[in-house]
Amino acid sequence: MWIEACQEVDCFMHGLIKRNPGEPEFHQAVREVVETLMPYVLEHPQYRDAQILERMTEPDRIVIFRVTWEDDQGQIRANRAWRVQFNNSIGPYKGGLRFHPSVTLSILKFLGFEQVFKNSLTGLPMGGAKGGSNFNPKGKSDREVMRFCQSLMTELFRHIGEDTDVPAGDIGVGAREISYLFGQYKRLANRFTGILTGKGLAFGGSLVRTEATGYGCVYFCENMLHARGDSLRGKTVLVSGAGNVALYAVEKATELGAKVLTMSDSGGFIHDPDGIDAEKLAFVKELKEVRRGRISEYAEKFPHATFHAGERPWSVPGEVALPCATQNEISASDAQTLLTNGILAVSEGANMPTELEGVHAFLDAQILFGPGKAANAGGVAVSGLEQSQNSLRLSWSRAEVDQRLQTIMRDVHTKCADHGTEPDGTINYVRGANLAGFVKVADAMLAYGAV
Ligand code: NDP
Ligand code: 2IT
Repeated sequence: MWIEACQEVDCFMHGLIKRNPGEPEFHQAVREVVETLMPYVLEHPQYRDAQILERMTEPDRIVIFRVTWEDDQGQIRANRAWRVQFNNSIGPYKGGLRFHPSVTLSILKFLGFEQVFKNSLTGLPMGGAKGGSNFNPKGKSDREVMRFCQSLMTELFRHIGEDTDVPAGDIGVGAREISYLFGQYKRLANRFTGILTGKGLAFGGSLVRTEATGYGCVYFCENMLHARGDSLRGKTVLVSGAGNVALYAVEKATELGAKVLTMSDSGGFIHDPDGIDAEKLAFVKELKEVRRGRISEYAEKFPHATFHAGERPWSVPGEVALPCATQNEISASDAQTLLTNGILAVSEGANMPTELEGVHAFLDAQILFGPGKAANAGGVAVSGLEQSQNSLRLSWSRAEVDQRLQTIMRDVHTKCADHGTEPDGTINYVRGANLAGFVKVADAMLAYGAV
């Protein structure tokens, strides 16, 4: 069965690459999933007969459009934007918007594909989607960002809705962008309704949504460690990124008694051997969320810390790694370095931060490896709770939302264990997450017949 599955994977990937040329990130995300699912699909012919894998790797639809806007000098600028509506079998499309110059259709398809499985794992009724633009918000004024967001929404508004598709934030899209987008939607549609999540608290946002991805990633890590009779207390932790996910991963890991040694941005990483405590984190929050500055300033402010330009933090010895910046930020050789330095657990706050070869190395070494679609599901889960609160037209307390987030992350861990426990008792969280996410969506698709 195993050899047959390998041949089937190669054959499947051959067709997928031929149908989707020049999309390496999409190929990578699909390969990881198909490698783990193929033996199961071969054992369950109902999925194969219904071409479920072929259908799940083809988005329902993709909208591509031009976004024209005017900069502060009065120059006309044009960017490209996309919304990839991947699969709405178990609920309205749901997933973030990314604004970054590196955004391509390949990246949005990989993100939309992963979102289908992630959203399924949360147990909430959400389909998968992703969108965004190659617009670069760095160095733009608030007014320029506002004009860009308004122009983008002027097209996007006809494709979204609370029962159709509910976007949110991702890289380069935070509270400021969501506010501009929501304001423009409200103006165009003359409706005040939950068509975006990550909204401000004054206009339908949920408490804990800002913190949810980072907190959830740490809760997932703690669940993995508990399953081995261990915990984060006293552990040294390497974090990459200094954005939304990283900031709140550092906050929660520190609260749970760990010592966070590193953070990074696209300029390099800082290493603080004394640990990034609450006070220092407050500095980074202000630096990143208010001043939109560079992480290198940390080393100027705290003299025990060092800044390493153009490098990633994975060469620093540590026991736990929380990659929270971007895709493929842990190369195969970074993974080897982490293993050589004795890493115990990796919990992915970012989406697909580890190259496939690195994933295989972590799995072979049987360290605790929580893939993004499980470990970072807390963000979209609290987005789902924001949708629930919008429908109910009320707001839950911080404690209530945090409690629900903890329960969801524990349930995601349990689902991974149920579907990913090996005969020797160790848990393969990659297989567990892919299988558990898959079965719910696939069964819904089977029930619908040929649609
Ligand atoms: P932010 O834009 O808030 O922060 C991104 C951080 O990563 C910044 O420090 C940024 O540095 C760094 N970064 C981004 N791209 C690169 C790059 N190409 N090379 C080096 N560093 C980079 O984004 P988020 O924190 O929201 O997202 C981080 C990751 O988490 C992404 O993979 C996203 O898909 C994932 N995610 C986010 C969720 C959310 O709720 N926001 C939910 C689930 C997953 P710089 O500022 O210098 O660019
Ligand atoms: O990758 C992700 O899960 C997100 N960017 C969050 C999506 C959401 O709808 O909250």
